[in-house]
Amino acid sequence: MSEDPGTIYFTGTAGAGKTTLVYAFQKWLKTAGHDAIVVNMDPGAEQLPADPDVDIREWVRLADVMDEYDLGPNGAQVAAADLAALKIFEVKQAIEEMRTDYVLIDTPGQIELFAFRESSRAIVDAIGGDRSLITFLFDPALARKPAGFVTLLMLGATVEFRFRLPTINVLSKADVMSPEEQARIVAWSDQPDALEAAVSEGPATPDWQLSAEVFRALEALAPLTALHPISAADGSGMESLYRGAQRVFGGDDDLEVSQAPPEEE
Ligand SMILES: Nc1nc2c(ncn2[C@@H]2O[C@H](COP(=O)(O)OP(=O)(O)OP(=O)(O)O)[C@@H](O)[C@H]2O)c(=O)[nH]1
Ligand SMILES: [Mg+2]
Repeated sequence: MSEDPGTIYFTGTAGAGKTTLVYAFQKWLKTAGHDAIVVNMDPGAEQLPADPDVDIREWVRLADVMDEYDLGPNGAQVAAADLAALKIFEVKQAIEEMRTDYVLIDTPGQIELFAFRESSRAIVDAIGGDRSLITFLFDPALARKPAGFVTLLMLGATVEFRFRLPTINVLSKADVMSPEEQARIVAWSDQPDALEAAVSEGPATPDWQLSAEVFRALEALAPLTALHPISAADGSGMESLYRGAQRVFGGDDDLEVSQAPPEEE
């Protein structure tokens, strides 16, 4: 390892599949011959698919914050996010000691804790490194309807603008969709006309009008980028995420196709 590791933050709405994807991608990277560590930055994580390599819960645990400050679960989430930021130099040191190629960071379930709190900016700034990117997960539960898709575009753009880091949008849990449905949703991501047509098909409710206006504003602000369908369950799309990350990190695309683990159907 000769340069800074590539750092990838996994973000998305609650239950979008962040944690599952982080561990599946770590496994995929290892099979392809790369070193990758998982950093759990969710103080409220209960059951994880495997032990993280660096774990914020070593310093801050949601249950302890609830007890100590006599807070309910939501107030404690906010307090725990701020307390986690105060421990970021310990986290950073633990990451550096591991000397790895890729650092995969799992963020708290509630997107607003990552997207809107100053503490998460402090975390991203402290972990730093030129080779950082954000992965924003589109959960099919929301993404398969045009209005839900536009909502996710807006949230993803908010995260991107706030952190000013390159962002790769992925369509998670791709295995729950038919190839046709995947293709329809991917077309919304890179063909503005297709999304506009889908949005306009709906009844002219306030919800629909808002989606149309938001979509126009987003289109004017930033070019739409293609979604990468990915499944932690069957491993499909991992190589596409890897290649997207390599393009952002600007490194050599050091994974020969022959080395890549096969994508399962
Ligand atoms: N079919 C399918 N289900 C998935 C996939 N990834 C995650 N899930 C399921 O989606 C649910 C949420 O997954 P998590 O990985 O916990 O999602 P998360 O975004 O980390 O959730 P929070 O941290 O609680 O917000 C679980 O029931 C997972 O089993 C996938 O690729 N395919
Ligand atoms: Mg999670």
